Amino acid sequence: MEYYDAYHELNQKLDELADLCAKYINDNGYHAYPQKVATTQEFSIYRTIMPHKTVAVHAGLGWIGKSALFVTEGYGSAIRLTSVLTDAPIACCEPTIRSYCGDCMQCKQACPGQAISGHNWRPELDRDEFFDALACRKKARELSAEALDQQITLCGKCIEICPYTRRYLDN
Ligand code: B12
Ligand code: SF4
Ligand code: SF4
Repeated sequence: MEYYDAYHELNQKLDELADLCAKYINDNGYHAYPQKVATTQEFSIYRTIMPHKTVAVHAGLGWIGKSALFVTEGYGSAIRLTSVLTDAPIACCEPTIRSYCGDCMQCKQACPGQAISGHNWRPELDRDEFFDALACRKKARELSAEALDQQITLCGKCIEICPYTRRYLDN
């Protein structure tokens, strides 16, 4: 239930941050589109037009792990994201073009839904070529129903087990 509560609380905080960021950009004379939870639409098999993870990789902040999560050296995959699209001329970094997972298979081994194939991400690899979103969702919803009696997709073993996450939590 702690994770359930934090999940909802953070969604709300992320929306507030996106709004604040967009307002700041608007006040400075540029367009801004906050990608908030309620206005972001999914299509096909659990995809959005401009996913936060893709934005974060383009901003050079980290990479896509074998888990299909966004991972950073400093916080592992224990990161929640939001994004704001804008035409403001702000400086940005180079996109990340490789994975730093190496030979690690921790998330693949820990995944109760067998959703993670173990292939290393590279920019041209589509998510569905190394991660089974349907299997993840099915298992996460089963676990949430059993453990929390809630109709929600919550699991997150792949976040908790990642050595980069563990290193952050241990510090
Ligand atoms: C749909 C969705 C799901 C689906 C699909 C998940 C997925 N991995 O795509 C399901 C239901 C399975 C799911 C489950 C979960 N989700 Co979810 N989900 C989303 C949502 C709404 C959209 C994601 C999406 O569009 N994916 C589509 C794929 C195709 O996009 P992608 O991986 O970003 O990018 C691909 C390509 O664009 C390309 N690419 C990426 N970067 C770059 C850069 C360059 C230069 C190039 C050329 C290409 C390229 O490579 C990638 C792989 O093919 C986002 C919120 C959002 N609005 O973004 C949250 C989000 C991804 N979920 C999140 C979380 C936490 C979870 C869960 C842990 C649930 C939970 N709370 O317990 C699980 C984890 C599952 C997992 N291991 O990924 C977080 C992830 C945080 C993080 N550190 O990555 C997000 C960002 C929500 C948030 N606001 O924080 N989720
Ligand atoms: S959220 Fe759970 S079921 Fe989905 S990929 Fe991560 S460990 Fe597997
Ligand atoms: S657990 Fe290992 S393979 Fe999975 S995302 Fe983290 S570093 Fe990459």
